[in-house]
Parts: sequence; structure tokens; C-alpha cells
Amino acid sequence: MNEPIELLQFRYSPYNEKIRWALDYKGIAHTRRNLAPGPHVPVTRKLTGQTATPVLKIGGRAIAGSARIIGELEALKPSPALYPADATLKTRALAIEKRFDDDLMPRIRRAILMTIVHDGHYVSKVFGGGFLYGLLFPLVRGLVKKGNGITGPESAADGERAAQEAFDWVANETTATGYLAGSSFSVADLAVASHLATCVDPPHVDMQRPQPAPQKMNDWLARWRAHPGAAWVMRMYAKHRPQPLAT
Ligand SMILES: N[C@@H](CCC(=O)N[C@@H](CS)C(=O)NCC(=O)O)C(=O)O
Repeated sequence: MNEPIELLQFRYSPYNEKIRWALDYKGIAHTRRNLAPGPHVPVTRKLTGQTATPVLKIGGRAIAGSARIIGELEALKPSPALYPADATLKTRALAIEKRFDDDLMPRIRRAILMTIVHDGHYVSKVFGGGFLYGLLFPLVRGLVKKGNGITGPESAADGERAAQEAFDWVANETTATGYLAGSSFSVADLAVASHLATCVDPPHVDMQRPQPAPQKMNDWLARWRAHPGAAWVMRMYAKHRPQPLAT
């Protein structure tokens, strides 16, 4: 494992957080390169033929797709494992990851974006874009909304329904063992906690949003604060989320 590993990331993003967490959890040394939403497009497209982050560069390869990247990291450094050894539990863990990656998070993200998208300077702070980015954000605001499937007020209502469904489900599924697939930490917990961190702001340097935040964002955070599912997210961060290993 001597090949240099570089994560091309959005500084604030649940899908990128999945990869940071997996790298840190496995103790894999890496570097991170921040991209800003908008200007990232030519960079990720050239490397992978699609635009989304995270992109992991490892040796001469560039890999996209957070679930796929975790699979690669699991093969690269199997211990500590993120995939359950038991085949049935592994199938369950991967299905949970997929449901949050492909359905719940895209819906939740629309509601979250709608709490900050009016404030270019705040968006810039979240993504580390700098003053000019904040100033010019109105030029890409429409594209960001469209790219994320925001069609109107209904998008916020649907995102809130998705978050409620996610938090209720997590609280219910973790009562028995504290974990989502069996009785120990796995990729299911890592993925779900990374996604729901966007509603909870756990005190970790990689996922705490800058304050002061727009009122609508703070209202969103307050909406979930007392939910047992939010306490579970905090627990996963406290017990299983190491500090960053990146240089
Ligand atoms: N299914 C992808 C989704 C990744 C994703 O949605 N990434 C967002 C950041 S949260 C992104 O880079 N969006 C910009 C784009 O798609 O061009 C994964 O699991 O990695």
C-alpha cells in the first residue's frame, strides 16, 4: 500500500464524509484536495467521465462513487473491517448504504440546500470557496438547484419527510444492539451516520458547519436535535469517528 492516495472532495458533503471516515477508520494515510461546487466539474469529469465527488485517486486510477470507493478501501486494507463477515449481514449493510445513498440523502439534501442557497457567502464558507466564490455564487445558484433536483417548495417538504423517515427508522433499528447490521460497527452505520450528520452537526472538524448560519439552517438543526436518531448519530461519531489522518 505504498501508492499515494488522494481524495478529491467537497469539504462539506455526506458522500465525501463517508470516504474520509473510511480512510481515517482504517488508518490509511492520504491527502485531500478541496474542490468548490461548480468549478469542480471539469476536474471530476476529466478524471472519471462523471462530475460527482468523492473521487479517490490511487496510484494511476481515479474512482468515483462512495460505495464503490469503500469497497476498494476494504479490499486494500481489510482490517479493521467495514463489511460484516457474515454474508446475510453484509447484504443487509450494503442495502442500507444504498438506500441512504440513492434515495434518502438526495431528498434530504434538497431540503438542506434550500435553507442556505439564498446566502452565497454562507455557501462559500461551508465549502471553503473564498470571498470571490461567495460573491459570484448567484451566477451558479440556479445550476446548483437544478443539479440537485430542487423544483420548488415541494422539494423542501419531501426532504423533510425523508429525514423524518430516516431518523425514525434508525431509532427503531438500533434499539436492540446499537448498530444497524448485527452487533458491531459496519459500513451501514458509517454511511447512515455520515448522511444524517448533515441534520445534526456532530462536533467533528469534518462535519460541523460554520456558525453563525442562516436562521433556516439553524431551524433545520433544531428540528432533529431531540430525536433519538440524532443521539445515535452523536454516539457513532463519539465512539467510531477518528480525527482526520489526512495531511
Ligand atoms: N452516488 C454518489 C453521489 C455523490 C454526490 O451526490 N456528490 C455530490 C456532493 S454531496 C456532488 O459532488 N455533486 C456535484 C455533482 O454531481 O456534480 C456517491 O455515492 O458518491
